[in-house]
Amino acid sequence: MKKILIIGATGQIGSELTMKLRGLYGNDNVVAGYITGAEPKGILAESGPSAICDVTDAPAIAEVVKTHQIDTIFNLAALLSVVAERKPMLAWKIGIDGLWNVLEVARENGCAVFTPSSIGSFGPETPRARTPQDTIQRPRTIYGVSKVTTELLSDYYFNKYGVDTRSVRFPGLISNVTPPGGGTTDYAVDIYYSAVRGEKFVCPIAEGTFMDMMYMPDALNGAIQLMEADASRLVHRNGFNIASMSFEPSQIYAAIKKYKPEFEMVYDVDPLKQAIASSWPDSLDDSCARMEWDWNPTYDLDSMTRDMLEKLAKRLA
Ligand code: AKB
Repeated sequence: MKKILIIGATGQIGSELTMKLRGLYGNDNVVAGYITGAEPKGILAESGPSAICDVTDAPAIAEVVKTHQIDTIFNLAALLSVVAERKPMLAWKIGIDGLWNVLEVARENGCAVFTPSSIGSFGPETPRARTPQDTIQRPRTIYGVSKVTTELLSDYYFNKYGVDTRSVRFPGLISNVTPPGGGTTDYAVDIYYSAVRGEKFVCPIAEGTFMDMMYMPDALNGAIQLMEADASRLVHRNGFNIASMSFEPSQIYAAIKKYKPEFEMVYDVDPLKQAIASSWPDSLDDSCARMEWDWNPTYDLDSMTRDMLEKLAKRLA
């Protein structure tokens, strides 16, 4: 990777990935692609180049790629699972029509492409515990349908045209920088904001509902490590199971209470979020990622909780 374009640079993953990549590859070599209304601000805007880059606008993507001589595209544009259920056609337009645009530009300009998949690419018939890398993928959500299609289309472009496509199946991502919007796993971020603000947390997911989660620093390292991995070692491409922790609401509550004994949580289950969460696996088996490109996360629930509470306390002070 020498010249990188992030599409969706102001979103939950993009805002941190852009800064991390600028630190590693040089500020001028990482272009923050954004859409009107979601312009980069502060350090993200000041530290390097940015460009309007709407994933639904193929000529605009091609223009940015040519102008900046891009060799790698991180395609992070997507609607998350809950909002996608409410706007299925828009989810498809961004996730799949957008992906076609990115892949075509990549094919014409010799770019590598990273497009995240998700634990949402699995469904109720998938083995729930330690879900294998290669298994049944029959999701019931439009988000999942678009993620399975993302994996297949990305593999298709690799097999047919040799485009260097790679991806991981992200679990719920937890970060203290840019909040997520419209995901099923968002509760595991929101709970920290409530704890730091001294508010009671109303949990929309039922006790006992396990989902894989990950702290953002591990997620960013994973994406970069995969894109830097030796291609000759990759048996899989789109997308790798990656995992670092799996918990259910009462466990994250207990982890926070260890540091904030006064913190309170009650349940008010959201039927849509619960239906989605119940259709997803409890935990993924990430042994292929460990074997093929040395995936090795560092944070567990306790170390993430300590760091989240400390960083959020400073940020919200
Ligand atoms: C969501 O909840 O929609 C996402 C995901 C797990 O892909 N965070």
